[in-house]
Amino acid sequence: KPTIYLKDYTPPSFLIDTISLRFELDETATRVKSQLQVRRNPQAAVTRQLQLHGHESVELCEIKLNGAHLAADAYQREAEFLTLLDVPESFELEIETCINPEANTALEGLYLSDGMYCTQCEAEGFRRITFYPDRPDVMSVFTTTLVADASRFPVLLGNGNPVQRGELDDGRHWVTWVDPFPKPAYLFALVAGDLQCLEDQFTTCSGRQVTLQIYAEAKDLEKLDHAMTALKNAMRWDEEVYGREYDLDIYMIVAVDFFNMGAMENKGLNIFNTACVLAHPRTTTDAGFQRVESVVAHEYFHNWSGNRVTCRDWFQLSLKEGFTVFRDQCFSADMHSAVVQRVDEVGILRTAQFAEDAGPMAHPVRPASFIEISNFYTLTVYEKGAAVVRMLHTLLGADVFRKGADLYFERHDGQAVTTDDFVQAMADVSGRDLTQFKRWYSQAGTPRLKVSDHYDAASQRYQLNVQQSCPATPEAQQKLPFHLPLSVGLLRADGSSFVLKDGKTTQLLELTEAEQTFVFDSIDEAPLPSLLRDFSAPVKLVYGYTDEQLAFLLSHDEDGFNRWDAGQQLSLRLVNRLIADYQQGKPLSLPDTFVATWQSVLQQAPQDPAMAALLLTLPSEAYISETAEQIDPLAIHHVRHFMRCALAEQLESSWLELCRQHDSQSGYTASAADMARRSLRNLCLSYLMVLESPAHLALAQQQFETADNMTDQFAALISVAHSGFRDSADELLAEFLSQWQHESLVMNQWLMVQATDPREGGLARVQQLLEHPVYDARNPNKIRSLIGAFCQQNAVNFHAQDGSGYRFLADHILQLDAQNPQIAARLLTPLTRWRRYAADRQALMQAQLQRIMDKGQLSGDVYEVVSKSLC
Ligand code: BAL
Ligand code: ZN
Repeated sequence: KPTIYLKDYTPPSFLIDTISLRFELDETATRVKSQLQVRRNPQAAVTRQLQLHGHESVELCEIKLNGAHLAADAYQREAEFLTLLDVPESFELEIETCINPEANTALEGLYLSDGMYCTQCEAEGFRRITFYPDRPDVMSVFTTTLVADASRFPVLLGNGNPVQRGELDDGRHWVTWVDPFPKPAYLFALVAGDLQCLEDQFTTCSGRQVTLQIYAEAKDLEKLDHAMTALKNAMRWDEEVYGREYDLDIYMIVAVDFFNMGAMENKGLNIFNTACVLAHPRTTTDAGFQRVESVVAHEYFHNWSGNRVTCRDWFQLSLKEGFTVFRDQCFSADMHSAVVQRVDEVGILRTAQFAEDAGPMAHPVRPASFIEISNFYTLTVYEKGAAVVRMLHTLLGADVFRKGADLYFERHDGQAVTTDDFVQAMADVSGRDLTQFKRWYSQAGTPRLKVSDHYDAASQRYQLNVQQSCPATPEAQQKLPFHLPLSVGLLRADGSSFVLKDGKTTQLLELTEAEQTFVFDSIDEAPLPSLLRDFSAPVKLVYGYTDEQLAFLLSHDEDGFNRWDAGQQLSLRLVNRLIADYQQGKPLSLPDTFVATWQSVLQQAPQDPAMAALLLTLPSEAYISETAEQIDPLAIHHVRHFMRCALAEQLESSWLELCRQHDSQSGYTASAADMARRSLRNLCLSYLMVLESPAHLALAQQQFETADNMTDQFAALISVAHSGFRDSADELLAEFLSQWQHESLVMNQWLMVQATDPREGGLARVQQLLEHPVYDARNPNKIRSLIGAFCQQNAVNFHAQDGSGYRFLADHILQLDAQNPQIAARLLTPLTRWRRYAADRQALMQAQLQRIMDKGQLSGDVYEVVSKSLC
């Protein structure tokens, strides 16, 4: 496949005003008739050729122009296109195709998930259904008629509103749906199946009644309440915070078990991975509950940021994704603890996204080129894209930002636009020049801020000097300075914050130069700076704190995020010292001061269990790896484990006491307070279990047996399953299997626990599980839970010195590529990081990438990732 460049964008030659589709659903031979009203685009260069996209798997049955059959020499069929060689200015086009949903293992286009029909058209799935200008800037009004066997597929769903239905003599029935809002083909969807639904109503701010329906298989009907509550909360939130009202009479969500992504925002008919919509206290952990809430909200928010205003081309993907992630992050912060939410999102950004930005697949938030767009549904486009929108929000303030969003939605309603248009709306309402700010969209890489300071007691003047730089990335060696908000506070020796500009204790500094100095007057004692409060920009900041200063910030900073981060940086320093000791064969020990700091956090934990659970979690192996000069997976794992053991041992009575205090008293609730209590208790249990004492084992076993919810049961399971108590681990895993074998999502968790077990022999265990009846090699959730979890969350086993983990992954990628290229390309991520390891591992990882490359006949997805990684 060729590389596609943003600079080559040209408007579509023809527009499609309406499209009427009729699907006669059949497992192996679905007939699709489309009728298009086509006209030449007055904005485009004149041509008589109409080029339509069409995947090679689509069989062309018939084609008519203005009612007349087209002769074979009037069009050309190539692998990816159908070109009509001479068409008039405006005309009606009728096309009939035949497709095979059962053979569709890529899960793009129309396919079968557990016997039900569903679709996934973003980004380029519609071309696997029929021939069409499958690009987001061609927006059309869709009418869809579905015809299927009435007994096997009683539910037939499409975009928009149902307008007509009927029955045929042969036992089939049909439903016609009309979506009045013009949309690109990537937002098209249909579903046909034997489904049940939970129904509710929502009254919009203008008083319109909207019917809400969430569909699932009958057995899962009891797991839909949480998603429904989340949907209603999201609808209300978008009205209150953005003034955005829902626009159709019906909003539907359908749960499917075979899905490449988390969910999809098709107009009026969201299709969700079951993992992102089903939730029940007995089968879903608190993390799962929160995921459902945020994904339901995310897809709902797309109705405006994505659907009503969409992307001109796929380079603009972050226009809808970055903005919508920012919106769902703010929603979650309003629903729960804002600090916990911020810590979680920064955690993802600065481990996985920073790693991506430093690797061979690094790309700007608005990429300049791609081979396969599916490879660009990345943390950079989503999470860094959200961080960029957040910076605009910080720089302009909430009120001006809201005015900018209003202008953007009003100005571009019904259009397909660019990230420049989004920033322009913000510039217009604020009167600010955001030209430099737009570098965040075009320059890849994580900027570094080097901060130093100087205090002059005589003049009571404090100065902060900031230097910014950005490392080279594949698309550019040299980077120009970014425009970014640096939020700072200054702490007094008693821990209180200085009052700074405008009577506030946090001041926004705007960086625009490669080096800048900021002056603070009337500072009557030497301050300690609290820098980058609330992680105000996606950067790596370096300032020469002493350990004591970090401990001081940990106890006193009024900025919750920075308190947590001070603790993380303190731990990270110790981790790095211990890694050096480990590598030099020295004995490891934990300084008393470090233990004392943890003791005081433990003592204060009951005051804020949610924050305590964060503060008492050591930096993850992934974060330690991302910050390391060179990644030594064994040393990282060993040192982190040593620290957990030492903290567990030296503070055993405190962990135990806290664990008891936070026992569940009155049954399960999904409240934020109860979630915090469970997370703290289960964290304590996980520390206690590393001590390998029979008394603590009994505690975990009892929790496993008596828990009335999956959060507590699963926490007990994982703490035992990863412990040295092998017999107990096997017993609990077997019990869990027999209890939950009919719950597919719970079985994903069961696979994941075993895939992430760091004890020796991980690969052999995973290989055995590949043969287990609960594993399904065609289901992306199962692949992610077993192969994905092993390669991404079990560093010691995956990075085994003999290269067996790498070989295993390459074997599976080669196998998967023919079946599901999107999933295969995604699984490759750990191998793309090969340059971060020592020479021996580098060679082994590279060899596997080369082996994949040498096979040839790769999908564009896998080819792009492998070739860029080897470059
Ligand atoms: N548009 C793909 C799924 C999502 O980001 O909502
Ligand atoms: Zn999205």
